[in-house]
Formats: sequence, structure tokens, C-alpha cells
Amino acid sequence: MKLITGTALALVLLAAPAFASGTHAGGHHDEMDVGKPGDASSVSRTIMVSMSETDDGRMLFEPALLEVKNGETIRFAIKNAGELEHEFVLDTHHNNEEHKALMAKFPEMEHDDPNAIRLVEGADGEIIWTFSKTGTFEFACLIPGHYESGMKGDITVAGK
Ligand SMILES: [Cu+2]
Repeated sequence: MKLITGTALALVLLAAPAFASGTHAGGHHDEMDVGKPGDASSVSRTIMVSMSETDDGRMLFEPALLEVKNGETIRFAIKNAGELEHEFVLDTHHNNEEHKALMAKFPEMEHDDPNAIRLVEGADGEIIWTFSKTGTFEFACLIPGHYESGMKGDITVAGK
């Protein structure tokens, strides 16, 4: 009986960190609904996305509507052209919604998920991503208040 209890406890302890990272953004290594990290050698095209604020208090991605094809590997060249820190998080609407709620609770939350990049003002960076499922997904900035100010866009993954 003691042995069983000990094993069960060990399993709980082992499982806890995996669960914590798994709830964050669908896991770091598994393929996500929106796709998976891509290889630079497979990039078929580059899509430039800029992030900024407007004088009337809105925040936005340009362009805010993207279209790719299933199977395509895209280099997202992302530029923070604004005066505030922003991020680009590629995921399902549902996952972004959950992630946003988590960030509202823990604004200092750090993440280094392959489907996301956070850039200080003036910085640029890239995400290389392979799309592997058709549907409409979302890119968003989940820093508290930014999504509500307009920092979201749809990305449609069409069949080949
Ligand atoms: Cu932002």
C-alpha cells in the first residue's frame, strides 16, 4: 500500500510541469492546430507584418487579414513600428482567448512559445511556420488591453 501511494505521488509530481506548460499554449513540441514551427529551408514566401498604434488610441496589425495555403511554410517578418511593446501570437481563436485571460491575470507572464514573438518598440523579428490544417486562425497581441484596442487579425489556411 505504501509503495502504491509513493508511486502515485511521484507520477503527480512528474506530470505537474508537463501539464503547466501544456496548458500555456498547447505544448511546446507537439504540432498545434495552427501548425508547427517550420524549417528555414522550406520557406515558400515571406509575409511582412507591422505592429503599431494610431493617434486615436487604436492598436493594429498591418495587414490584419492574411491568407496562406495548407502545407505552406511562411516566414513572418514582424516589425514593431509602434512606441509600445507588442507581440504576435499565432493560434486558434479559442487558444488566444484562453491565453489572453491568463495574461490578464498574470501580466508579467513570460513565454517563449515557437508560435509567438514579443518585440519591444522599434524591434523586428521573425517566425517561420508551417501550416498543416485548413481553417481560420488568428494572430493577436495578448498584452492586456491590446487585443481590445484592435490588435488581432484572421489568417485563413486554404486547401491546396
Ligand atoms: Cu500589443
